[in-house]
Amino acid sequence: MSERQYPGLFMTVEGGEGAGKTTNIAYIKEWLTKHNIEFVHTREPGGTPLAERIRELLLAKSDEAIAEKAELLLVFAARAQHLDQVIVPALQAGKVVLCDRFTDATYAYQGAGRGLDKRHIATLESLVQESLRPDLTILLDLPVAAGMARVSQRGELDRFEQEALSFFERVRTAYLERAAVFEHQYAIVDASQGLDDVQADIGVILQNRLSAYAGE
Ligand code: T5A
Repeated sequence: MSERQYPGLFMTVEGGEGAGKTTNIAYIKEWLTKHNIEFVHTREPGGTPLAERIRELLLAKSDEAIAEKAELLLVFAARAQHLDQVIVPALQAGKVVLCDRFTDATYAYQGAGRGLDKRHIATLESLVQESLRPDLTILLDLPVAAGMARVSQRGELDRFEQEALSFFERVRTAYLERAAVFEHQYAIVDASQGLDDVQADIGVILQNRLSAYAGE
């Protein structure tokens, strides 16, 4: 684990469409509550009223195509607000921040998915986050077709969910590549398993990574 900047712990949950983030974040919240660990649950894009408005712009289908660089800047505009209003204050107060997606999603979707230069993402990451990076990222990994099958059962698709399967293959590959590079940060869970097995794996990760934190 990298040297921590704040007394709190910054945990993110990542994965492709329909990987089970929402479902498993509910399990993580129960786990934290059971272990008397104070936490703030939030999400990206979003997490503050202004950032949620930006989320609506990003997810809504619109007649005007959003330029790729505009999309990238909107993601980071929302993130800057979210960090200022929610994430950094909670970490300063010693809480666990449990965030549904963060900048790893930007590398995966805007970087690999859209094909934007990773160096530009890294520049914005440094500007907006300074040295703050997640302490722990749980990556829910499953084949793209399985994730899309889960999502399509839910009804109408948002702007991202309408992308081609090849887009989501690039997203998945990018996540796995980042997990290999940032081994200290990432824990990969096979999200194609049944939910009980997925949550058993997550429980082991939380026990290993957060019991030490809780005991500090
Ligand atoms: N985005 C985000 C960017 O492009 N750049 C960025 O920087 C950021 C931060 C919104 C979009 O924004 C993009 C990426 C996204 O497209 P989001 O709200 O996180 O991000 O949206 P989604 O990824 O679309 O989240 P979903 O709600 O679609 O998927 P979840 O939360 O991963 O999945 P969940 O839990 O809702 O599960 C889907 C279905 O599968 C079932 C569930 O019951 C549910 O029906 N399920 C399982 N079924 C069988 N076995 C299991 N193990 C199951 N786990 C879940």
